[in-house]
Amino acid sequence: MRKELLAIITVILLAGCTITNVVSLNSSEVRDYQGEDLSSINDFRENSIKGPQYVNIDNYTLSVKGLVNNSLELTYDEVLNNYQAYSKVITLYCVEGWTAKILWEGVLLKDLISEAGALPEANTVVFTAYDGYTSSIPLDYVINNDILLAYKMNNVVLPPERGYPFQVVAEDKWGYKWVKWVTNIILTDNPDYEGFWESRGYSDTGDLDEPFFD
Ligand SMILES: Nc1nc2c(c(=O)[nH]1)N[C@H]1C(S)=C(S)[C@@H](COP(=O)(O)O)O[C@H]1N2
Ligand SMILES: [Mo]
Repeated sequence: MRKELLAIITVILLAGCTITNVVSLNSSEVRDYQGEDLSSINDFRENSIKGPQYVNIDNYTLSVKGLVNNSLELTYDEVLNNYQAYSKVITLYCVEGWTAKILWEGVLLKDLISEAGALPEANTVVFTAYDGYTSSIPLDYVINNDILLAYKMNNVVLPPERGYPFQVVAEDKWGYKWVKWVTNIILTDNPDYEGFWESRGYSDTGDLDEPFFD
């Protein structure tokens, strides 16, 4: 009798496991999350400097280099499989006046950077992108605010127009700091580095609580 009961309980537990261990199929967009309404991934205005980029993931690598102990060259799968995933709802504010509140999922930039090992003099993180775009953010801001390098938005893989494979989620900074199609993460000791829009008059700090023109 006892053995039978044990067998039944085991079967129930196993069944429970198979049911809860959900394999997610190509998911559709999440629009409400923990009681919050999200924007749609289609609410963005596409006005990137050279239009949407279509990155061939087979030839793609993400570099972490510059003032580091050992440079990294990572494939898309290595980034997704070898680092802890995090998610957070964060709103992007473009200087043109539109916003998008999105559930972002990605890895922490500080995890990539700590694996590369930032040299003591490094204080600024420069991002370069497939379309030639560049921008920068301070290293201590990246570390202290758990800044994400996103590969999913609202539970779907970033579409090409939104920066596939990776976009910087520069929380509390203007949209022009949110580099899409990231190819290089470069540590420098130049806090005055000016990226594409910064060199055309936009504020280098890019903080949302400050005007975006210098
Ligand atoms: N590589 C790249 N990243 C970029 C841009 C760009 O032109 N090229 N534009 C920036 C700007 S101005 C904004 S507001 C955000 C969001 O732009 P999107 O609506 O075109 O996705 O991406 C930022 N990242
Ligand atoms: Mo923007």
